[in-house]
Amino acid sequence: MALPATKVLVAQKDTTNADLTVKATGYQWKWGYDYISGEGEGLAFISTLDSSHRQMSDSGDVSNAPVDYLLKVDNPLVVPVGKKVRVITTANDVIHSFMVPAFGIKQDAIPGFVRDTWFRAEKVGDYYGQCAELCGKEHAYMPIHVKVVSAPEYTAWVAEQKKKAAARQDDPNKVWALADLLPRGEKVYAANCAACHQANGKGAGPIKPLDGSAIVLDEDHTKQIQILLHGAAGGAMPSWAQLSDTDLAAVASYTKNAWSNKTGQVVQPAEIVAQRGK
Ligand code: HEC
Ligand SMILES: [Cu+2]
Repeated sequence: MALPATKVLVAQKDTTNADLTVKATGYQWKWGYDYISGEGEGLAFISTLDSSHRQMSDSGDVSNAPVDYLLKVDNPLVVPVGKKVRVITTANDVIHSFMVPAFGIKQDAIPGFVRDTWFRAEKVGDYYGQCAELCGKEHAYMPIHVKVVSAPEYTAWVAEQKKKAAARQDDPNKVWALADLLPRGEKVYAANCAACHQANGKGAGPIKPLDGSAIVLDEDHTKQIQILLHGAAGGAMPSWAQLSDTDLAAVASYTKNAWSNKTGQVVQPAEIVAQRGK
């Protein structure tokens, strides 16, 4: 006798082929999110309960509590709709658990171990969860807010976060010591300049050498900076205006001190900023 065919929806735990992988780290008492791979790779931030909710809780007066009471955070976990998101869970101190009921996921977050789970949100919107493992006195104050957005919104969010991260890292007013700027300049050079000017700075044919170049050696930095910002020879030397102020300062400083160019001069990001408008 044939058994009746039944369609059973079993949540398969297959975390392979994810579009996006995020590591969620439990801390007493907040979550840290690291975008490990996929669009947004490299982003990292901490997600903490909104401070006004905390104050409300401390005051004992919750008569005006909003609908997302104790669920609102400063920085939600933002993900794109319709994409497979793998969440790797771990913890920094004690065992926590990453639970978002709407996605049907609950995964322990254990110090020194990694576990994983996955979800694919089918609709944009705000989804909430909480730490589901009693982890200390503030266990109730480490909510999870997953903000699911459209693909274009996600792309825009990633770009904005990257900009913010770069701005945090690179204060254009920072005054650098030459030794700290050179390794960065060497990387910028290898990635953007060596293809034409060569690793040894000697160039080739119409590509002028930077080793020994009067413009590169000049005590007055403005000519070199202007060439970097605007290019030269009708674009044969491209404009590098899209690089950050600090990257440009780093590569300019590097070329001033690489090979036989031992000038000891440093180009500061503020000099790039000053030249951008000119
Ligand atoms: C696509 C090839 C190409 C790349 C990539 C390139 N350059 Fe150039 N660069 C040139 C050419 C060609 C010239 C010569 C322009 C001219 O004839 O005035 C030049 C000239 C220069 C000069 C002026 C040298 C002088 O003595 O006149 C500087 C400085 C310079 N480049 C720096 C850089 C830096 C720094 C980078 C990387 C951020 C870079 N270039 C990337 C092609 C390139
Ligand atoms: Cu916890």
